Amino acid sequence: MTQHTFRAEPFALPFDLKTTALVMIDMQRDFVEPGGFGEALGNDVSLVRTAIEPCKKVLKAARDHKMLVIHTREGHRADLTDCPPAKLTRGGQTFIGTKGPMGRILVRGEDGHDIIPELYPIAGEPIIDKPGKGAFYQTDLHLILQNHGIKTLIVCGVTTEVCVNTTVREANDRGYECIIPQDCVGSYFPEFQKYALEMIKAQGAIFGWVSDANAIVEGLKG
Ligand code: TIU
Repeated sequence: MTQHTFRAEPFALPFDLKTTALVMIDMQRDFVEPGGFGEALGNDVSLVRTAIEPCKKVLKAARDHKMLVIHTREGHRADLTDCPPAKLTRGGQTFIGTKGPMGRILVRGEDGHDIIPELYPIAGEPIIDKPGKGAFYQTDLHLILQNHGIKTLIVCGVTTEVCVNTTVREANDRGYECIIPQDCVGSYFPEFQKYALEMIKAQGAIFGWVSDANAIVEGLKG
């Protein structure tokens, strides 16, 4: 077993390259590009685009080290039967399933639902389609991670306080150690970005560790 360490807060996190996976949360056009779900909810998507370049760095390092890389996408079946009625009307009106410039919003198979070209999955990288905010809810993510003997998750993506935080909490309860590079996650709300990250690392890493893209790349090099 090769023991490496990530520089992180509230303290350094030891990990083994073989039992560490990268999880890219919902880097979809619907959240990161104009005309999608994020913008329909009244948000300025340019705020989350800052995560793209740092995510590219971490994704390249993970691929160079032959790590397990998993991508997630939030979205629903075309008939919306897997979308809770209460979720349909979030945002004050119905957006999910309606037609936008990138196709039907948050519907699987539509252009807006797909992952942005900058971070597009390559062969061998599982894609998890999830109906909720958490990547473990109603998906086979836990099964895939267990089958690969994964213990540590590097979690990137959008948005910090919604799908990233929900997934980190779900992972933490399942026994995974999560590290979040702060420049690789994005929020439409600067204050939520700050506090969502503080919540993760508070109380001695109650949910996980906070780091940055450079520290992840260095840590993976060993
Ligand atoms: N609205 C918002 O901030 N996020 C979401 O609805 N989903 C994700 O975070 N992926």
